[in-house]
Amino acid sequence: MTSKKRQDMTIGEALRANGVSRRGFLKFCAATASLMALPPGAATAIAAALEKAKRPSVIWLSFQECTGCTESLTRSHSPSIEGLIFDAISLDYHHTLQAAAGHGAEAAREEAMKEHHGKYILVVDGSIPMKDDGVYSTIAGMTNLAMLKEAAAGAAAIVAVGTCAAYGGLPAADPNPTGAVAVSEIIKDKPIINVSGCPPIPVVITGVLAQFLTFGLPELDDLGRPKAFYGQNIHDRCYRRPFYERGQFAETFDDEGAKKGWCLYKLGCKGPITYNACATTKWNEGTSFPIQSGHGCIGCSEPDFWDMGGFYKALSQGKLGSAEGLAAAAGIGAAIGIGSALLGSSGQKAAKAEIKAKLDKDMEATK
Ligand code: FSX
Repeated sequence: MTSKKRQDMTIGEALRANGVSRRGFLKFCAATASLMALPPGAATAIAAALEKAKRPSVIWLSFQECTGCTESLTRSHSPSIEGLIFDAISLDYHHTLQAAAGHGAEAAREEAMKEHHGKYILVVDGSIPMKDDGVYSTIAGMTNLAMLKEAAAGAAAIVAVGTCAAYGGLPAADPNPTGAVAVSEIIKDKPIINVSGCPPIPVVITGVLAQFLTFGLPELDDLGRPKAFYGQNIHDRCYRRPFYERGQFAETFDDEGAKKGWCLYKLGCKGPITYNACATTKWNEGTSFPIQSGHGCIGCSEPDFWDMGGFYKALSQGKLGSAEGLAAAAGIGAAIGIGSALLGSSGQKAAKAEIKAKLDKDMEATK
């Protein structure tokens, strides 16, 4: 064990000081590489980079949210990859997880901002209320807006965790009474990585942090999310997909189709326009995910998912931006792989519209 002070340790040293074995560390690196769909050899590169990297200071601010994002992160068993990544960073401020309270907590935030100016990672969950001078949410007498601006000024990068921080989320749902906005609508001069989901998948949160520590800023999609984790839609990776192709749909939650595990599209599944890793990583340590449990995807990693026309309405009956206007783009071949195929050229916003148009056409054909 090293005699270095904890804040001076590299990530490798901190992990060993916390009793994490070399084997456990490599397992974490392999899981992260696989999550990012990297070839197996990449695990070694991740391990080598993380081993030498300094533990970054992380300041985590929670604004208008339900604490689901933190709940998600802490719903893990030890030793977990979630636990490993938190040994790998110095979490200097987090309302929910820190032991300090009141003035002590604020002093820790101010000290971390001063000591690590220009180098710390700012994690934000929750949206920021802009209406009525932001009075709807304050911490230590500061509005969320003021605290975000103050903390963002010295950050190396910002990670917007959860759909609220990434796109406004639930607080911004119609009629958006607090004037809630996303982090990216306020901060324009720092790199922002959106880790959407309501809440996001725990291993995606930690995977994004590991990716940042290893490779620096990741490649982002047109909604600011790391492509390594949000590059594919749920529909393209869904194990019920063959039923969709055969036109076999559950019509109610207790009919024969539902019992046979048929496609949940007609029961409102938003998998075709939702980009996330649920169908591959699943939840609760790979146990299951909503579709496997018999409920359609609600599209929680997408902007405005609360206002898409209803969780139980088929996409063809709901609202989806300018999809109707692009209906003429339908008939572009089989739906298989359409989401991923479109990403390279037109981006996810356009891809969604085209996917919806194709789905509408498919549904017409099943009537
Ligand atoms: Fe939002 Fe997260 Fe949903 Fe809740 O912090 S993304 S309401 S799970 O808690 O912000």
